Amino acid sequence: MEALIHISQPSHSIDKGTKIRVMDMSTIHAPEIQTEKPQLKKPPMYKIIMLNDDYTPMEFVVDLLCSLFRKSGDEASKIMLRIHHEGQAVCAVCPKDVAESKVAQVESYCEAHGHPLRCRIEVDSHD
Ligand code: TYC
Repeated sequence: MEALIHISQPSHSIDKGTKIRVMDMSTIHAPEIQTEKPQLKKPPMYKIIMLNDDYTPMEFVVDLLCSLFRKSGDEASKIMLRIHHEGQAVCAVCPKDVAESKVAQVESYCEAHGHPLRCRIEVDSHD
């Protein structure tokens, strides 16, 4: 096998007969250099979908969207009407643990007020 050897000393200053130890080239490995950025995976997001029913008062739904989902009065009214007409609407997109605790909050608040409003959670495929 042929090997290219780099000696840091100028060759004329090496005494004749000096022994140079050469490593077996097969043991030299090029360092692995990572050129691509590591792809950090984003956590999956979940949609909170509010469902229609025939009993919960519209005004209660609007108030709930304003207080628990920080919607403006205008946004809350639009979402409530969409639920009323289409059967359901997304009212927030967030990580799973946040979505679960929000839904628990909504349902216990509604139950405490005697209203049957329900929500469901669905993984968001758009992220
Ligand atoms: N459909 C209800 C009504 O006519 C209003 C309503 C809207 C209920 C949204 C639930 O998530 C809901 N009073």
